Amino acid sequence: MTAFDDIAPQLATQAIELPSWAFGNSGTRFKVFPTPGTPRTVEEKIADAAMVHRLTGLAPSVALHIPWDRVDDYAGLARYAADQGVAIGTINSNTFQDDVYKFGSLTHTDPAVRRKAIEHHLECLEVMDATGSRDLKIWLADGTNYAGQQDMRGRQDRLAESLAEIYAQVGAEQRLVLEYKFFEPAFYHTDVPDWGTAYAQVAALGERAVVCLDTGHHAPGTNIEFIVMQLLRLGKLGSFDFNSRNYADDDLIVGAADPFQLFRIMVEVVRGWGLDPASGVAFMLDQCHNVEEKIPGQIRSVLNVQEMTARALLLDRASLTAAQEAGDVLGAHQILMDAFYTDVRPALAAWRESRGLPANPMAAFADSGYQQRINAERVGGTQASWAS
Ligand code: PSV
Ligand code: MN
Ligand code: MN
Repeated sequence: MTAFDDIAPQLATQAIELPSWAFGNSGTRFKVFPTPGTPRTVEEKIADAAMVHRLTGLAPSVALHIPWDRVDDYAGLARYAADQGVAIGTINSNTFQDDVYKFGSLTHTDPAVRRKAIEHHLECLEVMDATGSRDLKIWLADGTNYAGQQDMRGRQDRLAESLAEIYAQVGAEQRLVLEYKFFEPAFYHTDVPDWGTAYAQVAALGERAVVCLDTGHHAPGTNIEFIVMQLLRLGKLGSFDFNSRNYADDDLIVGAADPFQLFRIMVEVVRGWGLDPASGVAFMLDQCHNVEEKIPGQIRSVLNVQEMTARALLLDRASLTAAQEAGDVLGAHQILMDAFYTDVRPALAAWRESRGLPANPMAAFADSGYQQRINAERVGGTQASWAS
């Protein structure tokens, strides 16, 4: 088994982006439970994200969602974030909340609606220019509920045209990242339902168009690590939206429902050199904390990713390859499971301390008084919009 000291340099480069919307109140269609201390502004969301980074050293950037996080001065917002010790990361577009998008956005039959959706993405690119963000992430709610409702082929063609128009404006250092989701809010067909469709669409655009894999966006039983392997192999894995699912797009804490799945995903990330910053893979969370506290929820999440990354890095690759090539089925499986069952928590705690970070970031947050302070300061927090 590889020693912890050997993997520490790779762990030191790990960066996990936090979603601004994780700090706002969210819930289900049945109820949103308000939480004391909820941010009232995007600045307060960024401040909370910065707290997660200070305690973990793992979360140096925050993703924004436009228009949820719309401000007048994005360059000023980027400066504010930098003062807090974090950067503005991915800009997420939103074409799923306006009445006009009832029957689609970039795929719509009406050119005026497509124009509005394209213009929104061009606005997001302007935001990125001001914030210095690299990635424009597009998730579309487009789809239909009934067979025959729309011409699926025509919608796919219009999607390609709309994306091409957006891609033409993507800067040389920027990327277009297309996210897929197998269903919801549409229940018959979705226009970008799977990695194959996302891949086909971005491959037609060019090199700076890549795919986002949201771990919650697959049918039960899907071998997600296979998709990770394939997209890395094709050079098209742009980013992860990490979360956990038990049933649908639950947006629960990553690594909570199925830590073994997160481990298997990280094994393929390591195997495909996805941890190498040169790979360009962005590791993000896409979670909503409905009943748990939000800042500790994010701390728990980044620690879960770090723990499974450490276990994946500890995998004895040479022995695994030897066992695989010898046709040693149980031996190979055992080597993988040995890495999975390694408790890395004590080593990670000691390593954190050696880098001037709290050994236990969850306890450090509880002791910090930060939550009590924001509870007192922030009254009347806004409800973060969310899309399941
Ligand atoms: C859609 O379900 C999604 O996963 C997309 O990433 C959205 O941007 C995000 O949720 C926000 O709710
Ligand atoms: Mn997502
Ligand atoms: Mn989702």
